[in-house]
Amino acid sequence: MPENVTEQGDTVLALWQGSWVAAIAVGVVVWGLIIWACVFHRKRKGGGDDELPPQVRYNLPIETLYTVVPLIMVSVFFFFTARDEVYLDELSKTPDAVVKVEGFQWSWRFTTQYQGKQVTVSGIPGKDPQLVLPVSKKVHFDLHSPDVIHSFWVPAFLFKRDVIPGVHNKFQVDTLNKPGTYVGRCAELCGVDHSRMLFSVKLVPQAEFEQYIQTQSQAGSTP
Ligand SMILES: [Cu+2]
Repeated sequence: MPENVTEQGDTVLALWQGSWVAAIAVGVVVWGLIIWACVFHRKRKGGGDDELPPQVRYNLPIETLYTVVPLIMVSVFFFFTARDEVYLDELSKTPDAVVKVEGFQWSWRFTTQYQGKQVTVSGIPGKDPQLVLPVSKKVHFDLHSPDVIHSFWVPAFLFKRDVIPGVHNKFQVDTLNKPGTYVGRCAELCGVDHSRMLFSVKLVPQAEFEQYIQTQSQAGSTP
């Protein structure tokens, strides 16, 4: 898995791993039953061609078991998925930073608002924009598209969300204390230069972030 840099990513990873553990446990039981049937109920020497093992059609207890056990398994998957989805979609009314993300053919524009100041970074294909964010903070993303459907994907968030014209998609993350630069991509085929819709997310310590906002917002006010 890519390195994960948000609290929400921890939840995604735990759900993914838990699903695999459950799936492997079910798989082991199923494979075990198949092997058991193959070994102990194979056609034996001396057995006639017409000889069948005992048949269990219309056996109510077994039919009930076949119905109830999968229902329980689906319910368990459903419970954990729904619980984590609710958490991943949670929006605080007081995020530390708000980023307006505009995905367009074929790059990204990020407008970051932090304590009354605003910084805009815009890219073109071949010149990737960099979104600078503070560590250990709650960041809100508003996703907008002026043209076609894109998808905002930072692999290190273990998360992506579609950017749809006319639809206001949003989400929030709590960044972990993991300074570094992480790649971002468009994850929805959106046209000829889709593969060049790259960007990066740079997580920096609080003091460095405040200095960045201070200098960049001043630079931005110069015509
Ligand atoms: Cu795109």
